[in-house]
Amino acid sequence: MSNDLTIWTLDWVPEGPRGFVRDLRLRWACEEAGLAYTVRTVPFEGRETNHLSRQPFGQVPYLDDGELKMFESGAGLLHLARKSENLMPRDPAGEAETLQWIIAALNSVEMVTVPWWFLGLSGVKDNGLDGWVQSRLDHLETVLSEREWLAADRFTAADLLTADILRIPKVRSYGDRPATERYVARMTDRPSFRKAHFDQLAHFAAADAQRSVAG
Ligand SMILES: N[C@@H](CCC(=O)N[C@@H](CS)C(=O)NCC(=O)O)C(=O)O
Repeated sequence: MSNDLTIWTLDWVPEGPRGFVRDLRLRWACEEAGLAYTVRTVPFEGRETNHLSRQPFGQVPYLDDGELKMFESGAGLLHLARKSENLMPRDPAGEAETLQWIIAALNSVEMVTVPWWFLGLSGVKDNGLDGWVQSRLDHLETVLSEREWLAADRFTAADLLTADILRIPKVRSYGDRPATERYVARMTDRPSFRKAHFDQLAHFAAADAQRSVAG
């Protein structure tokens, strides 16, 4: 497999999502893995229709690895995890644990937290998802109070993804879950996260500067 990695994201976003756009998952993974990558952009304006051939829902991120192209941050993360043992152990048990927690992050945690957060944004008070979110977060709290890492007794892509989902401010501040808070703090203190986060903020700040010159 080549190592010609390109992470695609939006050229600009408003303040709110900065630091949280999911290209961060792929930047962070590449940093952890020591894989070189380039970041390229598609326009924010017209995103609903302009790059459907690359991301059928008009979203980002998507990833190129040489000729290979894929969308969905989870798919990109799994692809990168196959390239680096830093992200996923090679022994069958460690790999299985990593895979199960990656899917759990996407399909049991983010699947609940995103609609809950989104309905909250639109001002709906009791959107009916509170209990569901609470139950998922409470179960995770139990797991995280018993161990430092989700899989294989070491950092994996499963921690990267889970922490990225749990660090959303509304999720992070919902209830009192000390083990989860310590976990999120630990993961987001990793130099690779900090670099990826810094780079994403810098990317959008540079876009602001360009817009003000153009405007
Ligand atoms: N399931 C997708 C979700 C992608 C997603 O929500 N992308 C956001 C940025 S983090 C986006 O492109 N939003 C712009 C839009 O939906 O118009 C993934 O994980 O890649």
